[in-house]
Amino acid sequence: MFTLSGGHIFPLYDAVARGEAPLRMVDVRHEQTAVFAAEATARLTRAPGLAAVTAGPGVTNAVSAVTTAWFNGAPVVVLAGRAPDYRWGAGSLQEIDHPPLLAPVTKRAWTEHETAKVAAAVDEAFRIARSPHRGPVFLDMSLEAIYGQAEADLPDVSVAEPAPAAPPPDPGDVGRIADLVRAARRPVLILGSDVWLGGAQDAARRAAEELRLPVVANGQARGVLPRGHDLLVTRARSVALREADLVLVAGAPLDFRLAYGSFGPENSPAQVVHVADGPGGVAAHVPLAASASGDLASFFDGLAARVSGPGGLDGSDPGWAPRLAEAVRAAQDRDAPLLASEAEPVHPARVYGELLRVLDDDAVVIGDGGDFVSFAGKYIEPARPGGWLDPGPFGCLGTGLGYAIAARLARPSAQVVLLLGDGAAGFSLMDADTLVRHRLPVVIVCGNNGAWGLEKHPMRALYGYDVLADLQPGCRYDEVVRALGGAGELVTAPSGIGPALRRAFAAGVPYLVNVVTDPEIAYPRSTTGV
Ligand SMILES: Cc1ncc(C[n+]2csc(CCOP(=O)(O)OP(=O)(O)O)c2C)c(N)n1
Ligand SMILES: [Mg+2]
Repeated sequence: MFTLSGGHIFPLYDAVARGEAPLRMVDVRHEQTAVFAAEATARLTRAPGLAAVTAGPGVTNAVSAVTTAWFNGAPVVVLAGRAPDYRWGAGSLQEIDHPPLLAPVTKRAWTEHETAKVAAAVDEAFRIARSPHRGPVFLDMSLEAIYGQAEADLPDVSVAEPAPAAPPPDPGDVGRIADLVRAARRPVLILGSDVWLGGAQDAARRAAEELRLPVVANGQARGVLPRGHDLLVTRARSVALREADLVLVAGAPLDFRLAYGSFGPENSPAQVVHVADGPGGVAAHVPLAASASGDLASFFDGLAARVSGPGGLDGSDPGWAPRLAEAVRAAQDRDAPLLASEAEPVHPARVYGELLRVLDDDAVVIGDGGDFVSFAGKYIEPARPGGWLDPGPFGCLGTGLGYAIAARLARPSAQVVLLLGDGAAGFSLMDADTLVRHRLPVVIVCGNNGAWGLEKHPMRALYGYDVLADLQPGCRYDEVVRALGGAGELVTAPSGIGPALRRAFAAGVPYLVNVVTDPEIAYPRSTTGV
């Protein structure tokens, strides 16, 4: 239970402190960190994450993180305190009706007013959060309800049971998609976070391998095909998506990250197939050649069984997968000099060149920032699924420390690396204190370009100048972490990065490697998101 204290929720703490609830309590320095940590717990463990926040500002501070969980389909339960019912309307401290604020960004948001019904309501919150399509649920309890005493029949606790699966997709839909895949000459399979969150990563890999489908991996599906796999073409995604005649997207929305679902050559657009874990997830804004909704593992198994029989992949161009593999190699060859760049100030890519040498296969890599994190997405290909945490399509800065706290707890023996822009650092770095107090060692690498880089360069491109985009050059964010009881160091030369990273991983305490990078380097971006 991630939380920040407030009198409206003391009874929850009291229950845990007295051993009535077998929970670990982690107290943080900002409610958004509590909810980001609950969200990352959910995304890493695929079990619901729990945050408890106090009434009023505790809830409003949580809203950006709840919204992030909503966009990411992460099963999160947020329990909150609430001003008393008996004086409602008279102006108690922090009196505000929370559910209307939360309703648009949760699967359900409601208030429990009766003590005897609290347990069933909490169970219901967990049940809703973890049913596909998963997402956050909000429950507040009036002061009387949470402090009261009552006899109650406790429900059979649904969290002890396996998470409910989505129903299998309609066989007719899977058959239509199989026909399209069979006939395609240049198919591409795009995998998104729900493939991991829905436990479909093995079925997805089997289908891709059996059908020889080149794969682009997004979000938490990164790693479903491990780095170096001959069908993994994420690094050549622009060629793959420009030349494809069929793009099958599973477990990801067709949003700005996927060109809103328009792929292929301009004069003959690719056929697009969209597969989601529920009917509400299937895109309505783009013409689809076919679609399916339901359990993603069943979908992949069904697809592989239907396509791989006799007559299999008749239509496919045998040169397609090798050509994309060649494009991947060419991209990697182009990357190599940047990853080894000797430039001073440091080129941000060099940070990743050094990190790649020391990352273990089971590392959890977290990105919170602008350009610095875009570079990470380009250069870091995970070896396993579920270990990559970016903020997702809501694009909220400030996820970093919450995600890092959760990652350290969820994967106690794995490396946890937080890649943090210097701008992003300002939103959550105070929670390095939480890492220290709870003895949670993580490595934080700050890409310190002294700027809001992902705003500075676009503003220059649009206006010919930039304003309000500069931060303090070389600011000592490492000293901030030291002051809070962790450790860190400043790095200004490319040769210093590798040794600093090794010291950071060996330190056994929260450690911030503050790398001063070149503010003039902009990430070469092809999408604006609008
Ligand atoms: C909460 C929030 N506020 C503002 C933004 C807009 N924004 C997106 S990227 C960015 C700059 C990030 O700067 P930094 O973390 O230093 O990374 P850099 O681009 O410099 O590598 C900003 C301000 C946002 N995405 N989220
Ligand atoms: Mg920056």
